[in-house]
Amino acid sequence: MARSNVLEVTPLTSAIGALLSGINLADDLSDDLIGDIRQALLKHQVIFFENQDLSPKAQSAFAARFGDLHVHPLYGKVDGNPEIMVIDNHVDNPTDNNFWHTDVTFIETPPMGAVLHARQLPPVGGDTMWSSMTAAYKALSRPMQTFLEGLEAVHDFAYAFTPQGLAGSQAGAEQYEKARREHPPVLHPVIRTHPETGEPALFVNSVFTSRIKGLRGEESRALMTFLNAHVQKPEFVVRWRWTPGAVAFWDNRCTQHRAVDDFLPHRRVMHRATILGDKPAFRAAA
Ligand SMILES: O=C(O)CCC(=O)C(=O)O
Ligand SMILES: [Fe+2]
Repeated sequence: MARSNVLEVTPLTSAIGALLSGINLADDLSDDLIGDIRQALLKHQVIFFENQDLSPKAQSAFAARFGDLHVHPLYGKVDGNPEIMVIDNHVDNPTDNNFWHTDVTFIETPPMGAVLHARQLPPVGGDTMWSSMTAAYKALSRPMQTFLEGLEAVHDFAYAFTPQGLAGSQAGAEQYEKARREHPPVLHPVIRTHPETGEPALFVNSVFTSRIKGLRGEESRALMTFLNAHVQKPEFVVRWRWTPGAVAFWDNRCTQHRAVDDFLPHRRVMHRATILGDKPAFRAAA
């Protein structure tokens, strides 16, 4: 089994992101090493590994060390390995991930994280950015934090996914309707407490959050416009330039991310394993 004293952690910004080296994710990793990776994830929110030769089976085995895996209701999968979602972008299927979002917040228990592996890259471009939602929370004024802490927001599958928007994907009308019926809107706290670190994090996003409960429509829209702009501030963000075989592992409970849509007409293929999480909790009263 691989030992844990080889892991080297290099932070990429002061708010978010670190490069981990000295580890091969396809190995049979010890519980200690998995524990070290989890600690690095909790501290840096998104961690990167380079030059990983990771089959879909090895990728899902690694991700499953952190929790049960989610199977996406719409996106394409690797044949025989439904836990590995395929993001295959080319001229007939441009990325739809070029908006800031947190993954799959339209379910009661959104993912704790995801492991994304670069399979085929364009010669240049196709970076991915992550933003720290604990840093975004901390940068708000105390009165704004207090106001947001009492609120819940609606996260809605149908707000994000429309039949027209799926033109380039493999999902047909019937699959869409079934997925929509199975995913009614859910409520999550606007500020959630991270279940492992106890830190407060902003938990609304431009893709799935349709409105803030209890506010008038125009109030909700104005507040979401402000928050959706706030989360993009460069002080909270790391931008990752992919290299062949690189892996990103992010904590989906306290980050947002977006793909940079600048690589067409080249093709870009990524594999994602998505790890289920717990039900987001309000900030405990101090
Ligand atoms: O393609 C990317 O860089 C990111 C895609 C994405 O949003 C995801 O894998 O969850
Ligand atoms: Fe995503």
